Amino acid sequence: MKCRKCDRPAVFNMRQHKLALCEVHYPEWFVAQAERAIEKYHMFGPDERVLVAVSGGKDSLALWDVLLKLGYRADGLYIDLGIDDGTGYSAASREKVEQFAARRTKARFTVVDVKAEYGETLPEVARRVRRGRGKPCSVCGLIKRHVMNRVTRDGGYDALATGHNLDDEVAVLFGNVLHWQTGYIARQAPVLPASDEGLARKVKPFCRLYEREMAAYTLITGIDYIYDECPYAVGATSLRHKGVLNRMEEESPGTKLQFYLSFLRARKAWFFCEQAEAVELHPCTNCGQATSVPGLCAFCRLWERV
Ligand code: Q46
Ligand code: ZN
Ligand code: ZN
Repeated sequence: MKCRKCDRPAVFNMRQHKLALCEVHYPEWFVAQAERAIEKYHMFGPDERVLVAVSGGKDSLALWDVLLKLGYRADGLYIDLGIDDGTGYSAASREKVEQFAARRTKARFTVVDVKAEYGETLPEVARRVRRGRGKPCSVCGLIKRHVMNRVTRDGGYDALATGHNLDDEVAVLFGNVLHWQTGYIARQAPVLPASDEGLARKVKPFCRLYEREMAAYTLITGIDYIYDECPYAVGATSLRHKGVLNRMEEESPGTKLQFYLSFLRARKAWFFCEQAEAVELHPCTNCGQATSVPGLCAFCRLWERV
């Protein structure tokens, strides 16, 4: 197969777009797609400062790479959760972030070491508070959201960018639709604006790019990332949903993209606006971050007894 734009052989074929591109034109297309999403959804402007949440995985490192290539002022944030469990997962993923930054002059990043700052690693705090039946993911999400928001605000950043791709977004949407969790559905968007209560603007420049497109970009451009999933990801509901959606995509290429884009159109038509406005926020009495219940936020309650 030949590249759509030149005579070179195509290295990557996207059935859903009926588009095959070579090793030069594919990365160009990919970067342009991200740029288009940033502009279309008004994620941030050229003079704004962006904090990129980097985990050492392919999506977040690709995002950081693309933002730097496009000339945005993008710094990284790595949260060291202290996940070891014999796999050395946190140490290995942190190393990938350090290697990535060492090769790029403009890639500056902050590390927040959860144990050093709060006294316990993620697995330790999850065991102590016994949330989520032996799975630390709900505590992990809580910690990450809090730290990301804090560093975005304290560092004076205009937006927080995450590497969520189309497959991630569609799996979450699918799960929420299965249970008609309209409140969650209402808050799923390419951009969540900053709130008066101190929640930072959150953006997802890769929300319309397939996971396999991310993988192809990192492979072709030589970005080295951690291949292993977090050891706690095994058996996650979102992975099961991804399996179902992959089978649908296989039979009918473009299913995921259509599902997501149709959702965004419905959202724009204010299908879910009542739910979006329903949540009232108060500042936490300890850290000042926005929380839906008066008093201490869920994050500060985690550490009360440490
Ligand atoms: S890092 Fe954290 Fe994920 Fe690991 S503990 Fe669960 S939520 S699986 S994105
Ligand atoms: Zn080409
Ligand atoms: Zn708090």
